Amino acid sequence: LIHKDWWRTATIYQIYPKSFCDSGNKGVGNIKGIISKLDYLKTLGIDAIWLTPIYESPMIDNGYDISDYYNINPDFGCMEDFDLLLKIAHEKGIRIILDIVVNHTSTEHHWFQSALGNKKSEYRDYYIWKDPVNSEAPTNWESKFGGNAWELDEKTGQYYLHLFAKEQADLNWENPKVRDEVKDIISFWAEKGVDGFRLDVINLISKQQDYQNDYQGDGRCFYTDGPRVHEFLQEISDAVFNKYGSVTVGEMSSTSLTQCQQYSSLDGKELSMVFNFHHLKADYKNGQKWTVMPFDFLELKSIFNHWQQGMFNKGWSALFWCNHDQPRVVTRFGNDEKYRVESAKMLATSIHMMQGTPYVYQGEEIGMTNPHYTSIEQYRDLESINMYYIMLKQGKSEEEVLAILAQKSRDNSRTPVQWDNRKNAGFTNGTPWLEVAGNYSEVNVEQAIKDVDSIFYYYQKLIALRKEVEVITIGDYTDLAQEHSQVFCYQRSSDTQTLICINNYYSKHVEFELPADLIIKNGKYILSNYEGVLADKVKHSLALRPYECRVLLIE
Ligand code: TEU
Repeated sequence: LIHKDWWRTATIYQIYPKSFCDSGNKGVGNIKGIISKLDYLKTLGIDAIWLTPIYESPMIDNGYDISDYYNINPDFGCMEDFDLLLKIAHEKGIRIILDIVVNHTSTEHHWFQSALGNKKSEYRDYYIWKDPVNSEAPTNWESKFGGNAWELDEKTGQYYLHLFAKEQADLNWENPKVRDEVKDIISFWAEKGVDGFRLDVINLISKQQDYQNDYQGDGRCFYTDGPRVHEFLQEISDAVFNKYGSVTVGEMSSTSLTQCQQYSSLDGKELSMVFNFHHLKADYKNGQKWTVMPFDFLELKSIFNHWQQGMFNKGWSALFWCNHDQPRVVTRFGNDEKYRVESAKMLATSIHMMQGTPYVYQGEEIGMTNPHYTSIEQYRDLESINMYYIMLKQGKSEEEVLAILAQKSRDNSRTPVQWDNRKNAGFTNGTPWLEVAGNYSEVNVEQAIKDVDSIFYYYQKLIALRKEVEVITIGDYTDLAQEHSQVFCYQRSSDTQTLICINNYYSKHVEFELPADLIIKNGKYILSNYEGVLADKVKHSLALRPYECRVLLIE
């Protein structure tokens, strides 16, 4: 069963077009720029590209605020450019996955423009409107970007819901016309030959209809994995995804294992696979993003254990460390100075040897780091700028707030891809929309391609290994050192193969013992981030160097 789907042995590369490559001098990446890098991506060995939104948008949230689902954002190019990208990618054997954002639209979308201020508009019921309660917002729900989640429509006196920015109005999925529109949008792109879809915050589309206040939290319990979400997804899958054979990946906010087993169930009724974010909260103090705390290593391993074991034979995970909303992993869980190369390779190994489909976010494959900005002027992300003012208001010092942003801001991963050591890292001939990270003269693609020991070639090996070693796809998962404070060591097993993935997560040397009952007689090392390991005799006792990782295969 597991082998008939191409995506179960595939690796997917995420492109954030605005920051990928500018073929001209606008300072913003474009589709032509992507086309110019397809050979590079082919060399890396990826199977598909996920493009974050490229549709028309006022770009309040960099394209996650769509004003026209049927046209390309002129900043990125035109429909001919997109068709050409699709054609050339397909010729090279690379599939294209588009981002579908249908929890909300931009308030500049013509549906919203017609609905705003007009209770009689045929589109009024495409959105969620409520009367004020005690002359205030209908509920105390919070926007994910800070502040109340309701905005007043002055003319009608009603409020509309926006779980994100006030320029991103939530669609009313209870309305069957909305669901039909969604099917039409997806069909339009599938008809063009698009291979799959990433569904933005798709587990938030079904809201509990009584719109209560949340006295315990921010309101998320009333719309996360909501009452009709599975029904809606099955309806869309049935009508479009299954018809076109599209691969689908759902972005699931604050979800649970049981929900994800159903979203990605092996009968294919809903989605192919799911992103969840629990492992990326291992460095949140009390579950709060806008805090700074060293990551909780035992917690991180226990979350992976929960999900890897829980999804086995039930669903399918999208594996990832990085995306356009998360800080760079090498800065976050590794070491972005002395051990940048070692730790980037180790982190990649520890996630790529798990069960699921790995996603590589642009620049991750060369070990790009957070830019370590020091001034608010350097940031562009609306969430970061909102939070800057909110945290200052809460009484934090500017220094403290900037230190938090430097760790947590979404702009950390949105800096332009570092292609070479020329001005602007070869990203654009103009002025980049967001400042390039200062280390681009050492950390860049050109350098990585020249160096046989680079992070790039290591990712290339990981991607190839997934296709060669079956147990990576089908094996079960056991943590062999759950309580160890420094080593992450897990086993993947099938009837014919056992793979052991050993990772030192710290810069200290460590002695580590493999379980005494593990039969290592036929074992051989197939990958490591240190030289010479592949020729080592396999023993139970290991002396691991800073951030050392080893993959042991026993057949
Ligand atoms: O993100 C959804 C989401 O909940 C987050 O990862 C979000 O960025 C975070 O909670 C903020 O702290 C998706 C997109 O990936 C993101 O870029 C969009 O801004 C968001 O949806 C709205 O469309």
